[in-house]
Amino acid sequence: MVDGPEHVKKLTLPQLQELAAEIREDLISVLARNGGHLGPNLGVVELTLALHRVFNTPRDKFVWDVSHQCYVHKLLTGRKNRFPAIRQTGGLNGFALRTESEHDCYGAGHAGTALSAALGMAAARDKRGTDENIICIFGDAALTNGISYEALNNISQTTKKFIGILNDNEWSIAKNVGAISNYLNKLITNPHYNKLSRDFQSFLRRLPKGALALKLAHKAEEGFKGAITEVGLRQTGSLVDADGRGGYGSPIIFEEMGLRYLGPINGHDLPLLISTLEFAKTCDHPIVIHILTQKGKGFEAAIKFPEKFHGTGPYDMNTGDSLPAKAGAPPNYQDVMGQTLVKLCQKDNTLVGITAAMPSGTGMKHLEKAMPDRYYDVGIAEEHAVIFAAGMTTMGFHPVCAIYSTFLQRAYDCLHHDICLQNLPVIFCMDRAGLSANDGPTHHGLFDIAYLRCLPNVIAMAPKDEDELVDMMFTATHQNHPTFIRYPRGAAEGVPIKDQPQLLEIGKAEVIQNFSNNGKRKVALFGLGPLNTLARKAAAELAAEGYDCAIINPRFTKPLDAGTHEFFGKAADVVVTLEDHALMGGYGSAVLELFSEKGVTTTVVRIGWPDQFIEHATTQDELRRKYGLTVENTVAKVKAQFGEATAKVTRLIEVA
Ligand SMILES: Cc1ncc(C[n+]2csc(CCOP(=O)(O)OP(=O)(O)O)c2C)c(N)n1
Repeated sequence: MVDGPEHVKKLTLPQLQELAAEIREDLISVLARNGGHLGPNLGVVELTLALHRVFNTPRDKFVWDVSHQCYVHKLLTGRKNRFPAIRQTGGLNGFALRTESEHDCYGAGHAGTALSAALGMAAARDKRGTDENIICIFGDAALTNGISYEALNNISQTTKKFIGILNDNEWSIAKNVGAISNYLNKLITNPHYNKLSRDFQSFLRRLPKGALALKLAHKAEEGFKGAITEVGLRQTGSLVDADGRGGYGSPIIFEEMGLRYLGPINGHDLPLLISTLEFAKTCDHPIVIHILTQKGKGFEAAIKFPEKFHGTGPYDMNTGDSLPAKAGAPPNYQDVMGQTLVKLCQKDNTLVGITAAMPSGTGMKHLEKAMPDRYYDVGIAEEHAVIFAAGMTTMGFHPVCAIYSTFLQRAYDCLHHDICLQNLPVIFCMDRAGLSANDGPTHHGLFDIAYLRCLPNVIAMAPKDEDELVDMMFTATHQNHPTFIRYPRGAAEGVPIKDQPQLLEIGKAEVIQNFSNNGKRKVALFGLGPLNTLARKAAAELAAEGYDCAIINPRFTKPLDAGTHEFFGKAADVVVTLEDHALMGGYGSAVLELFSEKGVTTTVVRIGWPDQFIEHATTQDELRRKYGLTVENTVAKVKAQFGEATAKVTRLIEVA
């Protein structure tokens, strides 16, 4: 067993290869139970071993883009014992986390941040005059992201010592898209370039240890570099390729940006990786090493289905099959969204669908399959997706952008400047609004109500179930304003979906149950989105204990239904708001603001997420229990308002 990175340095090559096989077994067996990013991690086993062989963390820094591929790094940095509980309550986080280990120098979960963060570290190192190695590991899909280019543009003028590793497996979550992906492919398959690269690699491979040899290698690399600048990547001889795209007559894009470029090299060839990294370590110029890896290497099902095994739920270790869904289980929200969009597109030819590299996660794959000419995957490029949608809207189209709540944060300025300021009627379907329990704080979507409700022109809604999601999508297609629909990850409520969706009145809440005016103490429960279920259950318990409860489905967080809120606010003895969102700035805050304006003085009990980043856990329910988003706590808090707290109740309030 390898306890720490120092052990990796003591192993012989065959032992390292044995360790690679053991790591793959660990990954496959643990993730079969816990789910997680299997394919990406199986692809970087040799790379991670080579990195720990050549460099010394925590002094040297590994910055992983997204960091979903850092499980192997976790296994090699003293966390093997905790690995079986990765992504589970109290267990390791599925991403790099500074608070988890000194070997995790930078936390992430969103794509495209690694090059900038690593360059910042390199600049800081240069400023303080130390000599740590900063190594940034980024995937080919990171090159669909704008921030990556902002960093690349800035590297050569900032530092002389920077190692980038481009881990190219041709896949994002789905197949990678765009011109850069074509470019990398041309680079990989160019015969002239490859011959030169191979010659240099075999030279590196044969290089004996020692400073003199490395000096020699640098000389050889200069010659290699001179030769590649003369090799255009054009293979067809014409200015434009057969597919109509540019012929990429220029040589290597990284070289053009002032970085040395080495590769492409086989990212599973451990000795070659080690000698290349040894070489890179002594470079006095920023360098990018382009390695080719296979996503899912070592597990047949993951190789065959790279998209499914990018981030998978539990599966059968022998077959790779997902655990069977329970008969009659409700559909996932993402599929309801995707299937509804197909139906809406069939009736309205101005509608199009846009995803930022998440066709399966958002359900956009349904549109891709049914109407590929109405579907756009723009890569991991949320800002571009939003502005691209804005542009289409100005030409009479009605784009539906499906982006997770957490990733839409990336495009906040675009929402403000391009969408809301121009009042463009783009429809945003925000999946994973609420918790993404296994993933944790980088992926929880707990802030969108707050970040949207301050922007003028916004219509923001939250369905209580899948039928209402369909109504809201249908309603959104009739609006002349930016429209946002937030809904949670995973299974919907299991209600039937009407054949013909209903046009909802904008800014009108749904009163599910009015007061019965039976003379008992009145509680008005406003349950937003999925927490409407919780409101109904709490109301049932309260009614059993002698309260007169009204239940309201607010539907809109903007515009808020001022009339309904004011009416029930004034009629009730206690108002309860329930939301799957941060309390700070959320729906309950909006209600308090409204009450203050209208002079409603009734006490408001707000149930939602506290002002802290919520950790990961095995299930959403565990976190809801811990933070008091439960029927029990709702009932307890209401009773406390009437001086009816019991000992048990008081404890629950403290937890919340
Ligand atoms: C801003 C943002 N958008 C979307 C995602 C979802 N996402 C996670 S990993 C990934 C693909 C990463 O592909 P690549 O960088 O090539 O690494 P690979 O998994 O292929 O090794 C995407 C789109 C994200 N993490 N961050």
